[in-house]
Amino acid sequence: MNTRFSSGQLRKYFIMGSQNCHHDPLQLLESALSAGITSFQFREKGEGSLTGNDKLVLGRKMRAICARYGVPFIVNDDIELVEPLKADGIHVGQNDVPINELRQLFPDKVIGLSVSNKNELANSPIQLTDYLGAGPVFNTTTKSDAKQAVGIEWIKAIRNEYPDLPIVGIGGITINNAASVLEAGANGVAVISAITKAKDITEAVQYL
Ligand code: TZP
Ligand code: MG
Repeated sequence: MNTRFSSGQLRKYFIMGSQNCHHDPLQLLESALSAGITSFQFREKGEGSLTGNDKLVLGRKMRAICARYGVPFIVNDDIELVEPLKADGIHVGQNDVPINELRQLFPDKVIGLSVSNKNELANSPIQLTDYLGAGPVFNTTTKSDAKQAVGIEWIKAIRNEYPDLPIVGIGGITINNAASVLEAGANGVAVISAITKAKDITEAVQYL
């Protein structure tokens, strides 16, 4: 592993795009940052999401807010946005740009990879990543094509195989089950709706 990202920065990893927000996404992000999130992923994706220049413009604003708080700004999937947004890193899934290629494109950026099962774990160049997103831990309705929930057992299995690897759990994580994900060995929890749908964002981030 390396020093691009510390595992503590995974502790409260907030993911969001405008499609997840009922109110102003910039205000929501600002509230989450001031409440103490430790990383942010710009995931403008799925029904109702922005594309093209609108996506770039929103990304720039979010990037600037994260910079003010000194919190890492990670782009989901979109390699074209990494340099224009001066992102700290990129997060990809199994069907996106392969990790080997990404590492060549972005030697100094944080690279995160989603892994959902043993097969994916065995076939991924883990040594080229900075962290793994493991899940979906619990059922989620936020991602329409989410795979089946794998439970905290999956976190335990990865932790067992890689004692020092930075791991963040994702999928259906709430203030009520976050502790079980950490106890299973994750360094942090990655959430969308636990924050975007919270009545009180400050409280939600604190409880996470
Ligand atoms: N990847 C796996 S599950 C998921 C993503 C992006 C959605 C997580 O959203 P929520 O609302 O925290 O369950
Ligand atoms: Mg993807």
